[in-house]
Amino acid sequence: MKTFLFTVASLLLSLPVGSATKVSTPSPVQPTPSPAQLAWQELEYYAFVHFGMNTFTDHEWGEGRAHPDNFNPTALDCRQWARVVKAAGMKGIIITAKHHDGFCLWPSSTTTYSVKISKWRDGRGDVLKELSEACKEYGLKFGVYISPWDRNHPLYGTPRYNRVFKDQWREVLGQYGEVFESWLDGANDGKKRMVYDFNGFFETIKNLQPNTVIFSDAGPDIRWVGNERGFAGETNWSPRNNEKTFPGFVDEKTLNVGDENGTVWLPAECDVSIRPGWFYHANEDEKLKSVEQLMNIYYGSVGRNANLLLNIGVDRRGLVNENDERRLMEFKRARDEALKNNLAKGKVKASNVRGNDARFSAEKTIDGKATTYWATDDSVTSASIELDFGRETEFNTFLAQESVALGQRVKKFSLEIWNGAGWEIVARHTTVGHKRILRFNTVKTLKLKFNIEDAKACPTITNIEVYNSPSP
Ligand code: FUL
Repeated sequence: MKTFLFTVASLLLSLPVGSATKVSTPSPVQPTPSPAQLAWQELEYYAFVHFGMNTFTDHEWGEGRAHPDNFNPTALDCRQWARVVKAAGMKGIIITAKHHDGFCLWPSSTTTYSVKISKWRDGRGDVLKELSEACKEYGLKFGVYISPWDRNHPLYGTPRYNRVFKDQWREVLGQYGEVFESWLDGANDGKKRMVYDFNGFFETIKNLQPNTVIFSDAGPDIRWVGNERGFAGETNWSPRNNEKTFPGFVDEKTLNVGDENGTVWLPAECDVSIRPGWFYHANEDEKLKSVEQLMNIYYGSVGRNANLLLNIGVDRRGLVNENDERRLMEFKRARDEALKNNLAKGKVKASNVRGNDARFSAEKTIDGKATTYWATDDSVTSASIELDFGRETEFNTFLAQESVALGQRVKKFSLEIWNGAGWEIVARHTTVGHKRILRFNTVKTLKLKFNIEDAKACPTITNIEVYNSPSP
Protein backbone atom coordinates (compact mmCIF):
# COMPACT_ATOMS: atom_id res chain seq x y z
CA MET A 1 0.00 0.00 0.00
CA LYS A 2 2.79 2.31 0.98
CA THR A 3 4.57 1.57 -2.25
CA PHE A 4 1.35 2.22 -4.17
CA LEU A 5 0.83 5.61 -2.49
CA PHE A 6 4.43 6.46 -3.11
CA THR A 7 4.07 5.60 -6.79
CA VAL A 8 0.91 7.68 -7.11
CA ALA A 9 2.58 10.62 -5.37
CA SER A 10 5.64 10.48 -7.55
CA LEU A 11 3.44 10.17 -10.63
CA LEU A 12 1.54 13.26 -9.60
CA LEU A 13 4.76 15.11 -8.95
CA SER A 14 6.03 14.17 -12.38
CA LEU A 15 2.93 15.50 -14.12
CA PRO A 16 3.71 18.22 -16.62
CA VAL A 17 3.92 21.59 -14.93
CA GLY A 18 5.20 24.69 -16.68
CA SER A 19 8.21 24.38 -18.90
CA ALA A 20 10.00 21.81 -16.79
CA THR A 21 8.22 18.90 -18.44
CA LYS A 22 9.35 16.90 -21.40
CA VAL A 23 6.30 16.18 -23.45
CA SER A 24 7.09 14.79 -26.88
CA THR A 25 6.65 16.86 -30.03
CA PRO A 26 3.50 15.91 -31.95
CA SER A 27 3.92 13.00 -34.35
CA PRO A 28 3.56 13.98 -37.99
CA VAL A 29 0.23 13.32 -39.67
CA GLN A 30 0.90 11.58 -42.98
CA PRO A 31 1.42 12.57 -45.71
CA THR A 32 4.06 15.22 -45.05
CA PRO A 33 6.01 17.44 -47.45
CA SER A 34 9.54 16.66 -48.63
CA PRO A 35 12.17 19.29 -47.76
CA ALA A 36 12.00 20.52 -51.39
CA GLN A 37 8.20 20.84 -51.21
CA LEU A 38 8.46 22.70 -47.92
CA ALA A 39 11.02 25.13 -49.34
CA TRP A 40 8.81 25.60 -52.42
CA GLN A 41 5.79 26.45 -50.28
CA GLU A 42 7.73 29.22 -48.57
CA LEU A 43 8.24 30.98 -51.91
CA GLU A 44 4.49 31.69 -52.22
CA TYR A 45 4.71 34.07 -55.19
CA TYR A 46 6.88 33.98 -58.31
CA ALA A 47 6.74 34.88 -61.99
CA PHE A 48 5.90 32.96 -65.11
CA VAL A 49 7.32 34.35 -68.36
CA HIS A 50 5.90 33.20 -71.67
CA PHE A 51 8.42 34.32 -74.24
CA GLY A 52 9.34 32.72 -77.55
CA MET A 53 8.41 32.56 -81.20
CA ASN A 54 4.78 33.36 -80.35
CA THR A 55 5.89 36.74 -79.01
CA PHE A 56 6.95 37.65 -82.54
CA THR A 57 4.15 36.02 -84.50
CA ASP A 58 1.40 37.26 -82.16
CA HIS A 59 0.18 33.74 -81.44
CA GLU A 60 -0.76 31.85 -78.30
CA TRP A 61 -0.23 28.40 -79.78
CA GLY A 62 2.27 28.49 -82.63
CA GLU A 63 2.21 25.69 -85.18
CA GLY A 64 5.95 25.28 -85.29
CA ARG A 65 6.23 26.57 -88.84
CA ALA A 66 7.35 30.18 -88.35
CA HIS A 67 10.88 30.73 -89.63
CA PRO A 68 13.47 30.85 -86.81
CA ASP A 69 14.54 34.32 -87.97
CA ASN A 70 11.25 35.69 -86.71
CA PHE A 71 12.65 35.33 -83.22
CA ASN A 72 14.64 38.54 -82.97
CA PRO A 73 14.31 40.55 -79.75
CA THR A 74 15.87 43.97 -80.29
CA ALA A 75 17.00 44.66 -76.74
CA LEU A 76 16.74 41.43 -74.73
CA ASP A 77 17.84 42.06 -71.17
CA CYS A 78 17.10 39.34 -68.64
CA ARG A 79 18.64 41.45 -65.89
CA GLN A 80 15.78 43.88 -66.45
CA TRP A 81 13.31 41.00 -65.94
CA ALA A 82 15.08 40.00 -62.75
CA ARG A 83 15.19 43.56 -61.47
CA VAL A 84 11.45 44.02 -62.02
CA VAL A 85 10.52 40.63 -60.59
CA LYS A 86 12.66 41.18 -57.51
CA ALA A 87 11.25 44.66 -56.93
CA ALA A 88 7.73 43.22 -57.27
CA GLY A 89 8.39 40.92 -54.32
CA MET A 90 8.37 37.73 -56.37
CA LYS A 91 10.79 34.96 -55.50
CA GLY A 92 11.70 33.49 -58.88
CA ILE A 93 11.04 33.17 -62.61
CA ILE A 94 9.80 30.18 -64.60
CA ILE A 95 10.45 30.61 -68.33
CA THR A 96 8.90 28.82 -71.31
CA ALA A 97 12.16 27.25 -72.48
CA LYS A 98 10.04 25.53 -75.14
CA HIS A 99 6.32 26.04 -75.80
CA HIS A 100 4.04 23.89 -77.95
CA ASP A 101 5.52 25.27 -81.21
CA GLY A 102 8.78 23.51 -80.37
CA PHE A 103 11.07 26.57 -80.61
CA CYS A 104 13.84 26.26 -78.00
CA LEU A 105 15.19 29.35 -76.28
CA TRP A 106 18.52 27.61 -75.76
CA PRO A 107 20.83 26.27 -78.50
CA SER A 108 19.57 22.71 -78.35
CA SER A 109 21.18 19.80 -80.15
CA THR A 110 17.85 17.95 -80.15
CA THR A 111 16.16 20.06 -82.82
CA THR A 112 16.80 22.41 -85.71
CA TYR A 113 14.20 24.77 -84.30
CA SER A 114 15.99 26.96 -81.76
CA VAL A 115 17.80 30.24 -81.14
CA LYS A 116 20.86 28.61 -82.70
CA ILE A 117 19.27 28.78 -86.13
CA SER A 118 17.81 32.27 -85.75
CA LYS A 119 19.57 35.43 -86.80
CA TRP A 120 19.25 36.79 -83.26
CA ARG A 121 22.81 37.39 -82.07
CA ASP A 122 23.98 35.47 -85.13
CA GLY A 123 22.73 32.25 -83.61
CA ARG A 124 24.92 32.60 -80.57
CA GLY A 125 22.25 33.80 -78.16
CA ASP A 126 20.98 31.69 -75.24
CA VAL A 127 18.02 33.06 -73.28
CA LEU A 128 18.32 30.40 -70.58
CA LYS A 129 21.96 31.22 -69.93
CA GLU A 130 21.22 34.91 -69.66
CA LEU A 131 18.16 34.42 -67.48
CA SER A 132 19.71 31.88 -65.14
CA GLU A 133 22.66 34.21 -64.59
CA ALA A 134 20.39 37.19 -63.98
CA CYS A 135 18.35 35.18 -61.46
CA LYS A 136 21.50 34.23 -59.63
CA GLU A 137 22.64 37.83 -59.55
CA TYR A 138 19.32 39.03 -58.13
CA GLY A 139 18.86 36.19 -55.67
CA LEU A 140 15.88 34.73 -57.54
CA LYS A 141 14.97 31.11 -58.16
CA PHE A 142 15.17 29.91 -61.75
CA GLY A 143 12.62 27.49 -63.22
CA VAL A 144 11.75 26.09 -66.66
CA TYR A 145 8.72 24.95 -68.59
CA ILE A 146 9.34 22.58 -71.47
CA SER A 147 6.20 21.62 -73.32
CA PRO A 148 5.95 17.94 -74.16
CA TRP A 149 3.72 18.81 -77.11
CA ASP A 150 6.05 19.82 -79.92
CA ARG A 151 4.46 20.90 -83.16
CA ASN A 152 7.74 21.17 -85.01
CA HIS A 153 9.77 18.11 -84.15
CA PRO A 154 9.78 15.50 -86.93
CA LEU A 155 9.81 12.64 -84.42
CA TYR A 156 6.78 13.91 -82.53
CA GLY A 157 4.08 11.25 -82.50
CA THR A 158 6.61 8.39 -82.53
CA PRO A 159 8.02 6.63 -79.43
CA ARG A 160 11.46 8.04 -80.31
CA TYR A 161 10.26 11.51 -79.41
CA ASN A 162 10.20 10.48 -75.75
CA ARG A 163 14.00 10.26 -75.97
CA VAL A 164 14.19 13.69 -77.56
CA PHE A 165 12.11 15.16 -74.77
CA LYS A 166 14.29 13.57 -72.09
CA ASP A 167 17.37 14.94 -73.84
CA GLN A 168 15.84 18.39 -73.77
CA TRP A 169 15.44 18.11 -70.01
CA ARG A 170 19.03 16.86 -69.78
CA GLU A 171 20.29 19.90 -71.64
CA VAL A 172 18.26 22.38 -69.65
CA LEU A 173 18.84 20.86 -66.22
CA GLY A 174 22.49 20.14 -66.88
CA GLN A 175 23.86 23.52 -67.91
CA TYR A 176 22.18 26.38 -66.11
CA GLY A 177 22.64 25.69 -62.43
CA GLU A 178 19.86 24.98 -59.97
CA VAL A 179 16.33 24.75 -61.33
CA PHE A 180 13.85 25.09 -58.50
CA GLU A 181 10.77 24.00 -60.46
CA SER A 182 10.44 21.84 -63.57
CA TRP A 183 7.12 22.65 -65.17
CA LEU A 184 5.28 20.53 -67.70
CA ASP A 185 1.74 19.98 -68.81
CA GLY A 186 0.09 17.07 -70.55
CA ALA A 187 -0.61 18.93 -73.80
CA ASN A 188 -0.95 16.52 -76.71
CA ASP A 189 -1.57 16.80 -80.42
CA GLY A 190 -5.13 16.26 -81.58
CA LYS A 191 -4.07 14.13 -84.57
CA LYS A 192 -0.55 12.83 -83.89
CA ARG A 193 -1.31 11.69 -80.35
CA MET A 194 1.75 10.80 -78.32
CA VAL A 195 1.97 8.18 -75.64
CA TYR A 196 4.23 10.11 -73.31
CA ASP A 197 6.68 8.33 -71.05
CA PHE A 198 5.91 10.56 -68.08
CA ASN A 199 7.57 8.29 -65.54
CA GLY A 200 10.70 8.29 -67.65
CA PHE A 201 10.57 12.10 -67.88
CA PHE A 202 10.23 12.44 -64.12
CA GLU A 203 13.09 10.02 -63.52
CA THR A 204 15.33 11.91 -65.94
CA ILE A 205 14.51 15.20 -64.24
CA LYS A 206 15.10 13.90 -60.72
CA ASN A 207 18.34 12.18 -61.67
CA LEU A 208 19.70 15.49 -62.87
CA GLN A 209 18.30 17.71 -60.15
CA PRO A 210 17.06 15.79 -57.12
CA ASN A 211 15.92 19.00 -55.41
CA THR A 212 13.77 20.39 -58.20
CA VAL A 213 10.02 20.12 -57.70
CA ILE A 214 8.11 18.80 -60.70
CA PHE A 215 4.83 20.49 -61.52
CA SER A 216 2.10 18.95 -63.65
CA ASP A 217 -1.65 18.44 -63.37
CA ALA A 218 -0.77 15.38 -61.35
CA GLY A 219 2.56 16.25 -59.75
CA PRO A 220 4.62 14.30 -58.75
CA ASP A 221 5.58 17.22 -56.47
CA ILE A 222 3.22 20.09 -57.21
CA ARG A 223 -0.27 19.84 -58.64
CA TRP A 224 -2.17 22.19 -60.91
CA VAL A 225 -5.00 23.95 -59.12
CA GLY A 226 -7.43 23.05 -61.89
CA ASN A 227 -8.06 26.50 -63.42
CA GLU A 228 -6.08 29.34 -64.94
CA ARG A 229 -7.94 32.06 -63.05
CA GLY A 230 -5.65 32.04 -60.02
CA PHE A 231 -8.02 30.58 -57.43
CA ALA A 232 -7.65 27.60 -55.14
CA GLY A 233 -10.66 26.14 -53.37
CA GLU A 234 -11.92 27.65 -50.10
CA THR A 235 -11.12 24.17 -48.88
CA ASN A 236 -7.68 23.27 -50.08
CA TRP A 237 -5.89 20.15 -48.91
CA SER A 238 -2.29 19.57 -49.90
CA PRO A 239 -2.78 15.81 -49.46
CA ARG A 240 -4.06 14.18 -52.61
CA ASN A 241 -5.25 10.79 -53.84
CA ASN A 242 -3.26 10.74 -57.00
CA GLU A 243 -3.57 7.19 -58.33
CA LYS A 244 -6.08 7.98 -61.04
CA THR A 245 -4.60 11.25 -62.23
CA PHE A 246 -1.97 12.02 -64.87
CA PRO A 247 -0.55 15.08 -66.65
CA GLY A 248 -3.42 16.28 -68.79
CA PHE A 249 -5.98 15.51 -66.08
CA VAL A 250 -8.24 18.53 -65.88
CA ASP A 251 -10.87 17.90 -63.24
CA GLU A 252 -11.07 21.34 -61.62
CA LYS A 253 -13.34 20.14 -58.85
CA THR A 254 -10.87 17.74 -57.30
CA LEU A 255 -7.66 19.58 -58.23
CA ASN A 256 -9.03 22.71 -56.61
CA VAL A 257 -9.63 21.18 -53.19
CA GLY A 258 -7.26 18.21 -52.87
CA ASP A 259 -8.26 15.29 -50.64
CA GLU A 260 -8.68 15.38 -46.89
CA ASN A 261 -7.51 11.79 -46.67
CA GLY A 262 -5.11 11.95 -49.58
CA THR A 263 -2.15 9.63 -49.44
CA VAL A 264 0.51 11.84 -51.06
CA TRP A 265 1.61 15.41 -50.37
CA LEU A 266 0.78 17.37 -53.52
CA PRO A 267 0.24 21.08 -52.85
CA ALA A 268 -1.44 23.30 -55.44
CA GLU A 269 -0.01 26.02 -57.64
CA CYS A 270 -2.20 28.70 -59.24
CA ASP A 271 -0.94 29.77 -62.66
CA VAL A 272 -2.63 32.86 -64.03
CA SER A 273 -1.67 35.61 -66.44
CA ILE A 274 -1.67 39.32 -65.66
CA ARG A 275 -2.89 39.74 -69.26
CA PRO A 276 -5.71 37.97 -71.12
CA GLY A 277 -3.15 35.82 -72.99
CA TRP A 278 0.04 34.08 -71.85
CA PHE A 279 2.27 35.58 -74.53
CA TYR A 280 2.76 39.29 -75.08
CA HIS A 281 0.36 40.93 -77.55
CA ALA A 282 0.56 44.68 -78.05
CA ASN A 283 -3.22 44.88 -78.35
CA GLU A 284 -3.53 43.69 -74.75
CA ASP A 285 -1.46 46.53 -73.30
CA GLU A 286 -4.61 48.14 -71.92
CA LYS A 287 -6.16 44.88 -70.75
CA LEU A 288 -4.07 44.00 -67.74
CA LYS A 289 -5.82 42.75 -64.62
CA SER A 290 -6.59 45.53 -62.17
CA VAL A 291 -4.92 45.78 -58.78
CA GLU A 292 -8.22 44.76 -57.21
CA GLN A 293 -8.37 41.62 -59.37
CA LEU A 294 -4.78 40.80 -58.51
CA MET A 295 -5.46 41.27 -54.81
CA ASN A 296 -8.41 38.89 -55.07
CA ILE A 297 -6.15 36.41 -56.83
CA TYR A 298 -3.53 36.78 -54.11
CA TYR A 299 -6.04 36.07 -51.36
CA GLY A 300 -7.53 33.27 -53.48
CA SER A 301 -4.17 31.54 -53.96
CA VAL A 302 -1.54 32.36 -51.32
CA GLY A 303 -4.41 33.06 -48.93
CA ARG A 304 -5.81 29.58 -49.56
CA ASN A 305 -2.79 27.37 -49.08
CA ALA A 306 -1.51 27.55 -52.66
CA ASN A 307 1.40 29.22 -54.43
CA LEU A 308 0.86 31.96 -57.00
CA LEU A 309 2.62 31.74 -60.37
CA LEU A 310 1.77 35.03 -62.03
CA ASN A 311 2.56 35.32 -65.74
CA ILE A 312 3.88 38.64 -67.02
CA GLY A 313 4.40 40.05 -70.50
CA VAL A 314 7.90 40.15 -71.99
CA ASP A 315 7.57 41.98 -75.29
CA ARG A 316 9.31 41.92 -78.67
CA ARG A 317 12.16 44.01 -77.38
CA GLY A 318 12.84 41.25 -74.87
CA LEU A 319 11.87 43.43 -71.90
CA VAL A 320 9.15 43.22 -69.28
CA ASN A 321 6.65 45.61 -70.77
CA GLU A 322 6.14 48.94 -68.97
CA ASN A 323 2.46 48.22 -68.42
CA ASP A 324 3.23 44.97 -66.65
CA GLU A 325 5.98 46.54 -64.59
CA ARG A 326 3.69 49.35 -63.47
CA ARG A 327 0.88 46.97 -62.51
CA LEU A 328 3.22 44.61 -60.69
CA MET A 329 4.49 47.48 -58.57
CA GLU A 330 0.98 48.76 -57.87
CA PHE A 331 0.03 45.26 -56.80
CA LYS A 332 3.12 45.09 -54.56
CA ARG A 333 2.22 48.37 -52.89
CA ALA A 334 -1.37 47.23 -52.34
CA ARG A 335 -0.19 43.99 -50.72
CA ASP A 336 2.33 45.80 -48.55
CA GLU A 337 -0.35 48.27 -47.46
CA ALA A 338 -2.89 45.55 -46.73
CA LEU A 339 -0.52 43.47 -44.63
CA LYS A 340 1.59 46.22 -43.10
CA ASN A 341 0.75 46.58 -39.47
CA ASN A 342 0.28 43.27 -37.70
CA LEU A 343 -2.12 43.82 -34.79
CA ALA A 344 -1.77 40.33 -33.33
CA LYS A 345 -0.07 41.52 -30.16
CA GLY A 346 -1.16 41.39 -26.58
CA LYS A 347 -2.08 38.56 -24.27
CA VAL A 348 -2.77 35.23 -25.85
CA LYS A 349 -3.99 32.10 -24.09
CA ALA A 350 -5.03 28.66 -25.20
CA SER A 351 -7.80 26.35 -24.03
CA ASN A 352 -5.23 23.54 -24.05
CA VAL A 353 -1.44 23.49 -24.26
CA ARG A 354 0.39 20.30 -25.03
CA GLY A 355 1.63 18.84 -21.77
CA ASN A 356 1.31 22.34 -20.30
CA ASP A 357 4.70 22.81 -21.86
CA ALA A 358 5.84 26.36 -22.66
CA ARG A 359 7.41 25.08 -25.88
CA PHE A 360 3.88 24.66 -27.25
CA SER A 361 2.20 27.66 -25.68
CA ALA A 362 -0.27 30.01 -27.38
CA GLU A 363 2.44 32.73 -27.49
CA LYS A 364 4.17 30.70 -30.17
CA THR A 365 1.52 31.87 -32.64
CA ILE A 366 2.60 35.50 -32.27
CA ASP A 367 6.35 35.20 -31.70
CA GLY A 368 7.15 35.75 -35.38
CA LYS A 369 9.14 32.52 -35.57
CA ALA A 370 8.39 29.97 -38.26
CA THR A 371 9.91 27.14 -36.24
CA THR A 372 7.71 27.41 -33.14
CA TYR A 373 4.04 26.51 -32.86
CA TRP A 374 1.15 26.15 -30.48
CA ALA A 375 0.07 22.52 -30.07
CA THR A 376 -2.43 20.69 -27.93
CA ASP A 377 -2.40 17.32 -26.24
CA ASP A 378 -2.76 14.38 -28.60
CA SER A 379 -6.31 13.71 -27.42
CA VAL A 380 -7.43 17.28 -28.15
CA THR A 381 -8.53 18.05 -31.68
CA SER A 382 -10.75 21.00 -30.96
CA ALA A 383 -9.26 23.89 -29.06
CA SER A 384 -8.99 27.64 -29.23
CA ILE A 385 -6.68 30.50 -28.62
CA GLU A 386 -7.85 33.82 -27.37
CA LEU A 387 -6.03 37.02 -28.16
CA ASP A 388 -6.65 40.00 -25.89
CA PHE A 389 -5.50 43.16 -27.69
CA GLY A 390 -5.63 45.15 -24.44
CA ARG A 391 -7.78 47.79 -26.11
CA GLU A 392 -10.55 48.07 -28.66
CA THR A 393 -9.00 47.18 -32.00
CA GLU A 394 -10.37 47.43 -35.53
CA PHE A 395 -9.50 44.83 -38.14
CA ASN A 396 -10.79 43.12 -41.26
CA THR A 397 -8.14 40.54 -42.09
CA PHE A 398 -7.02 37.41 -40.28
CA LEU A 399 -4.11 35.18 -41.26
CA ALA A 400 -3.25 31.75 -39.86
CA GLN A 401 -0.57 29.18 -40.62
CA GLU A 402 -0.15 25.56 -39.72
CA SER A 403 3.26 24.04 -39.23
CA VAL A 404 2.79 21.88 -42.31
CA ALA A 405 6.08 20.02 -41.88
CA LEU A 406 3.96 17.95 -39.47
CA GLY A 407 1.21 17.46 -42.05
CA GLN A 408 -1.96 19.41 -42.73
CA ARG A 409 -4.36 18.94 -39.84
CA VAL A 410 -7.10 21.53 -39.44
CA LYS A 411 -10.44 20.44 -40.89
CA LYS A 412 -12.66 23.18 -39.58
CA PHE A 413 -12.09 26.47 -37.82
CA SER A 414 -13.89 29.64 -36.87
CA LEU A 415 -13.10 33.15 -35.78
CA GLU A 416 -15.06 34.95 -33.09
CA ILE A 417 -14.92 38.40 -31.57
CA TRP A 418 -15.96 39.59 -28.12
CA ASN A 419 -18.90 41.98 -28.31
CA GLY A 420 -18.86 42.99 -24.65
CA ALA A 421 -21.46 40.44 -23.61
CA GLY A 422 -20.53 37.33 -25.54
CA TRP A 423 -18.70 35.82 -28.48
CA GLU A 424 -19.87 36.64 -31.98
CA ILE A 425 -18.89 34.61 -34.99
CA VAL A 426 -17.06 36.43 -37.79
CA ALA A 427 -16.12 33.56 -40.08
CA ARG A 428 -16.23 29.79 -40.23
CA HIS A 429 -14.16 27.81 -42.71
CA THR A 430 -12.42 24.50 -43.30
CA THR A 431 -8.70 24.18 -44.10
CA VAL A 432 -5.74 26.33 -43.07
CA GLY A 433 -2.55 24.70 -44.39
CA HIS A 434 0.61 26.70 -45.02
CA LYS A 435 -1.30 29.97 -45.05
CA ARG A 436 -4.91 31.02 -44.80
CA ILE A 437 -6.04 34.63 -45.10
CA LEU A 438 -9.61 35.70 -44.37
CA ARG A 439 -11.15 39.05 -45.17
CA PHE A 440 -14.38 40.33 -43.68
CA ASN A 441 -16.17 43.57 -42.87
CA THR A 442 -14.23 45.66 -40.40
CA VAL A 443 -14.94 44.73 -36.78
CA LYS A 444 -13.98 46.47 -33.56
CA THR A 445 -13.29 44.41 -30.48
CA LEU A 446 -11.16 43.87 -27.40
CA LYS A 447 -10.41 40.23 -28.11
CA LEU A 448 -10.69 37.54 -30.72
CA LYS A 449 -10.91 33.78 -30.53
CA PHE A 450 -9.48 31.41 -33.13
CA ASN A 451 -11.27 28.11 -32.71
CA ILE A 452 -9.99 24.92 -34.21
CA GLU A 453 -13.29 23.08 -34.36
CA ASP A 454 -11.97 19.88 -35.82
CA ALA A 455 -8.59 18.54 -36.84
CA LYS A 456 -7.08 15.25 -38.01
CA ALA A 457 -4.81 15.30 -34.95
CA CYS A 458 -3.71 17.86 -32.38
CA PRO A 459 -3.45 21.22 -34.17
CA THR A 460 0.01 22.76 -34.68
CA ILE A 461 -0.43 26.48 -35.39
CA THR A 462 2.75 28.39 -36.06
CA ASN A 463 1.45 31.87 -36.78
CA ILE A 464 -1.51 34.19 -36.64
CA GLU A 465 -1.66 37.77 -37.88
CA VAL A 466 -4.36 40.41 -37.77
CA TYR A 467 -4.63 43.47 -40.02
CA ASN A 468 -6.81 46.43 -40.65
CA SER A 469 -6.33 46.62 -44.38
CA PRO A 470 -7.29 49.85 -46.17
CA SER A 471 -8.72 47.82 -49.06
CA PRO A 472 -10.18 44.59 -47.69
C1 FUL B 1 -1.08 25.47 -70.99
C2 FUL B 1 -0.68 25.92 -72.40
O1 FUL B 1 -1.48 25.28 -73.37
C3 FUL B 1 -0.85 27.42 -72.47
O2 FUL B 1 -0.47 27.92 -73.72
C4 FUL B 1 -0.01 28.04 -71.38
O3 FUL B 1 1.35 27.79 -71.62
C5 FUL B 1 -0.42 27.49 -70.02
C6 FUL B 1 0.40 28.02 -68.89
O4 FUL B 1 -0.30 26.09 -70.03
O5 FUL B 1 -0.96 24.11 -70.84
